[in-house]
Amino acid sequence: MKDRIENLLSEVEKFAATSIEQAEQFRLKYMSRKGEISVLFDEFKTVSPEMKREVGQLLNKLKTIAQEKLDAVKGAGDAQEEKKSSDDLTRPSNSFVGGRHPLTIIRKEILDIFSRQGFTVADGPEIEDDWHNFSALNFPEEHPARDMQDTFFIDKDIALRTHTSSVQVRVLEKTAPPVRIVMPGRVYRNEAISARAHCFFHQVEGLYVDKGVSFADMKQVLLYFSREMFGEKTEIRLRPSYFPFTEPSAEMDISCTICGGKGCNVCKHSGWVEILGCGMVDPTVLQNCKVDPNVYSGFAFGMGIERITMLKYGVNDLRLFSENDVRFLSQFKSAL
Ligand code: 2NL
Repeated sequence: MKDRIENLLSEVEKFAATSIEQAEQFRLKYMSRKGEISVLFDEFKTVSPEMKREVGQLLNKLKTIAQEKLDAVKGAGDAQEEKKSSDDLTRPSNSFVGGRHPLTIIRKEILDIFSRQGFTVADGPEIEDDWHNFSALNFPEEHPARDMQDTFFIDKDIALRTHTSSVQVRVLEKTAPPVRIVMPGRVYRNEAISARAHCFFHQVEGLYVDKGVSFADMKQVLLYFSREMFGEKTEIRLRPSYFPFTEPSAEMDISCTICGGKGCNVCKHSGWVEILGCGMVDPTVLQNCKVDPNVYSGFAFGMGIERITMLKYGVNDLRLFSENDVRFLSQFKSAL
């Protein structure tokens, strides 16, 4: 028995674990309940009385050394743990924390400019009935915009709104003039997706109805908007146009912000870029909304947020706004 203990002693003394797995194997082999050292302790009962003292001391020495070896490995592990936990977990990470979508940044800029002119923001449903989206706005029964090809219908009489004017109708029906509102929101058109068209886009429409509101008032409000948005040197021009809900109607151009009017690709060498449609609210629309056109008049306008954003930031493909590509989105920074 003495020999076996001495053999084990020299084995144990040589042992140096380099991994937790090795240490565990060592523990199982020598120190566990069925391990070699435990077995020797069991056999110790059978040692003759005169040998007990010597063998006992040897056995205790073996156990102590084995335990020291294990403790050494455990100590090294603890030191590693300590090093890990000394990392400061409260430190801010230096990863990109996100930011506003470019359309959100520009929408806020647009709304801010109109709120400085006394407009308040209105909101309404994206799913609309025929009356609010078409009929009240003077679209004739056979107007092509009502066609399945242009509008996403949910039911015979229910569709995804094709413009935010539907909400302005709702406000006008409920509120006695003066009404001065801007209406931002998502609108839907049944179109094939390309760089220049999408099946949804974002609009801001404005409506001002009161006694004596004139075309000149509209021009001034839109000139102020254009200069705040695109710079104080910006000029505007109005071209006659047609919308079912306004009469007279116009399309508004601004002097090209890219080339300053000299001629470039964005303005197609004309010096002007179209940014919105506008006009005096058709008396029939006022009547449909229970507003007396003999007492009140008003102007309205509508613009695509995508269009304004593309001009401001030089974006050339509509699809970028809905693809959520971080390489695109992370270029826009705002203080919002
Ligand atoms: C465009 C043109 C426009 C309106 C929207 C409007 C609303 C009511 C009554 C009359 Cl309740 N008009 N909105 C008027 C003229 C033009 O939008 O090109 N939008 C992207």
